[in-house]
Amino acid sequence: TTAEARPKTLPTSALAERAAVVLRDNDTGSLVTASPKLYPHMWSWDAAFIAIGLAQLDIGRAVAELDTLLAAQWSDGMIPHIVFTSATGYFPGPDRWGTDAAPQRPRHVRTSGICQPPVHAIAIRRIVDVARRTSRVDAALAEGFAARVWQRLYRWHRWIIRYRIVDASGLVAIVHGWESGMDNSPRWDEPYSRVVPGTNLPPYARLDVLRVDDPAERPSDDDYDRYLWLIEQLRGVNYEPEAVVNTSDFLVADTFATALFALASDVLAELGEELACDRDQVAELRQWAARARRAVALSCRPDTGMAADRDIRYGNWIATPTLAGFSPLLCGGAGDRAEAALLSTLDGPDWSGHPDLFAAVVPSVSPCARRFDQRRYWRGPQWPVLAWLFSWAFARRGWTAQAARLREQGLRLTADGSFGEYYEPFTGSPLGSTNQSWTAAVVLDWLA
Ligand code: 2M8
Repeated sequence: TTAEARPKTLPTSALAERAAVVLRDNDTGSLVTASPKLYPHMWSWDAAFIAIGLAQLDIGRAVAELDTLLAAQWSDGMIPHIVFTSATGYFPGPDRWGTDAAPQRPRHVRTSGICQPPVHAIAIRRIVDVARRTSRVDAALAEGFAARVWQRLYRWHRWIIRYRIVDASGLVAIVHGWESGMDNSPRWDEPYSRVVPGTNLPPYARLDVLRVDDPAERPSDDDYDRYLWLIEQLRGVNYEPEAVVNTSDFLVADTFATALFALASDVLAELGEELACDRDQVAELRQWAARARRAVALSCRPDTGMAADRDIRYGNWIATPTLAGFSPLLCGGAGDRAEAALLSTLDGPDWSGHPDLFAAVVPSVSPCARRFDQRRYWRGPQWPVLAWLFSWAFARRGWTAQAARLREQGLRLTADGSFGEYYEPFTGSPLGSTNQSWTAAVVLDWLA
């Protein structure tokens, strides 16, 4: 890349100001949409990161964001992946999901019928930590909130344990690529190749491709047929959690979701201890965390040391080189030597240390991998929100230098102030949506 082609760099104060404006502009009053045009609703894991950003502006507003999400929790404990606003510009919307007939659904709001990675306890941890540094009033507000919702979070984690640990791997199972948050990652190519949409798939028109500069930044139409077919299957069993696992053509053990579950369960247990919550439940969370950590460590491939997913329906490991391979670094448990080796892989030339990267931020797929696609969504671009997640986890694990470097490089990537949803790794140009809320949120946290 020539110097002219490089994105511009805003001064830090202007960047923070713009990030705050993005969150304000995307705020409907009760929730901050994931992005203004492409995603005019609330997404589960976006909301967690958004709340972390809001905490830098107003603890009360951060708490309110998570309250909105948690109010949509299903009666069995699941936190749904989308809480719909009245906006109509997104497909599939609530009618296509058809969750209205599911007995566990919330009554006051419409939601999707699947979930996303359990990062919410991490958000509460961060909000409490930030609030304790700002003022006594804020600290009391955040701690009061954490104590009030702790039980809801415990029930969410229990839902995962009850319904989503379904095979001997001990990893958290997902029934749709959307549940991973990494929709079209090459991680799911094989399992999706076995999902064959029925001829009775109701017709539909995509809206997402109309909201980006180039449809090649989004999943393909074939992908979407499969995504929509899985919704038909879920609807067919009325979102009953056991039936969902028994019938979905897509059933995959997700090592990244498992690592986040392990990390978040530990964080929730820790918060439970601080807030004097139920001791037995705290002990259960610790056990769940330990089991999940072990499962992630056991998923590591002997040749590369990278964690792998498992296709449960077909009984094979999926060792595609994506950033999910670094899952053990989030939750620990793989052992010191294995971790040191993984860390050097992460910093090495196949990943963050690739000489042509604009910023040394881990790409979603290794630029050296056959299936790497530098512009297409979860198939190669860099995602600032994931850089934040790794930097937070690294700081927590005491890896201060690595955490600081990720922060610095994450800010390099986002310094143009466009708050892209994801970035082209070689040029650093924003892709997908701009003014994406979770990108603005993590920038705010980094700049604090
Ligand atoms: C993307 O996913 C949605 C479906 O859930 C979509 O493409 O329509 C993913 O990047 C997901 O991780 C994210 O939560 C969501 C909203 O930002 O967008």
